[in-house]
Amino acid sequence: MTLRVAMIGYGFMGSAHSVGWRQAPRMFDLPDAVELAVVVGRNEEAVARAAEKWGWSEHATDWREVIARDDIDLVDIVTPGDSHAEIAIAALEAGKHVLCEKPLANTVEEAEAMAAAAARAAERGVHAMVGFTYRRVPAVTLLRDLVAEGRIGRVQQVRAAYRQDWLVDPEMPLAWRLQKEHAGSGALGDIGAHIVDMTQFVTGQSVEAVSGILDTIVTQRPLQASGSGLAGEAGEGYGEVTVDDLAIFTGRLTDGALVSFEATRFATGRKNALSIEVSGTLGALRFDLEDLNVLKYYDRTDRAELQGFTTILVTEPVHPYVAGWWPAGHMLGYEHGFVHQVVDFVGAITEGTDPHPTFAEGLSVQRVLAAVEASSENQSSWVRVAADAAVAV
Ligand code: SOE
Repeated sequence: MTLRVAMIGYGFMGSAHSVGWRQAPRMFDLPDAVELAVVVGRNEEAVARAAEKWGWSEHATDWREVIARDDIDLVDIVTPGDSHAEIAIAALEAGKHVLCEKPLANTVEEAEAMAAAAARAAERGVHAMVGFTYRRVPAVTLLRDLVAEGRIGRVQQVRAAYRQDWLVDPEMPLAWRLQKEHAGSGALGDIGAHIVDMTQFVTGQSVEAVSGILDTIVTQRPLQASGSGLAGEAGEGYGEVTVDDLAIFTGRLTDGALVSFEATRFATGRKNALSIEVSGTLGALRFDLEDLNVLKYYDRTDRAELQGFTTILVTEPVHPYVAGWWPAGHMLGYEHGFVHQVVDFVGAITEGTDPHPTFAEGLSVQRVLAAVEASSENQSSWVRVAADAAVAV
């Protein structure tokens, strides 16, 4: 059978997903063929260019018409968060499998409605998955496998950070990602969602309580000239940033371990630095996206004089996903996660199993994000440090 795919949206994530759809059947033996059938966007000229460039057979401007078509099997949503719920629920109700970019939605209510629609659809053999692609970086999947097999013992602490710096320049225009009505939240939802999902994925536990703070450092940004081609509010002068620039929070996992999370777009010099370190009773594991073919492993059970973090180059055919690619030592990159996402999704659809992360898992991340926002709003855990008193000499 051939799965005919319609992709709604065509920005940065549209290009990454297009690579995934195109490369997966070329490098892996997929149980079903896939066809890049139609890409959808509101601006006809721009979406036509995207279709041509990325190899989609057709382009269209109305997602409702596309979802109603009998010759579409799967809908891939890469639009800003404000349209995820409407499109995903309509597509699932029309019997299409749905892949939806992260974060699942802009609010918990939307995410709940989406998870409910996915559960109803699953009863009819229709599947839904959220695009937390970093789970599918081979080193991250291996990290999860090693934690699950008990290599590092009981998890006692996790440190997770996602650091970017694209907002340090105050003249960076007011893109849609900086507007609450489109993005839901800022660094918290865009990149904090990744580290929350990754923490839950690699530990197999849930974040059950949080305490955190959000901050917006640059509160006004230039509007973009209309026709600039950048998504976001057009106009003259400055507009208000209505989301957070950074989020710092602590989480408590099911088994009691604490996690420190940092999601920021103000980490000067850090372009796309996601890192996670999981410390256990028997050892530790560390992943860093800036060196994504590598997993660091510390074994506390080794002879004392040999202890130290070792570097595992995760490019052997025995490593997750790697057999589909190049000989050992020939590196993978950012886009490979998008290819692996297609491999897993198509495999689950063919086998009739639940593709992970499910919409229910996406909802669990959304609940953590909402809890961080609530914690930041009430700031109840902030304790003022006692004012300086005269020091006796
Ligand atoms: C934001 O800059 C962003 O593009 C995220 O939206 C993606 O999810 C992440 O992969 C890279 O950074």
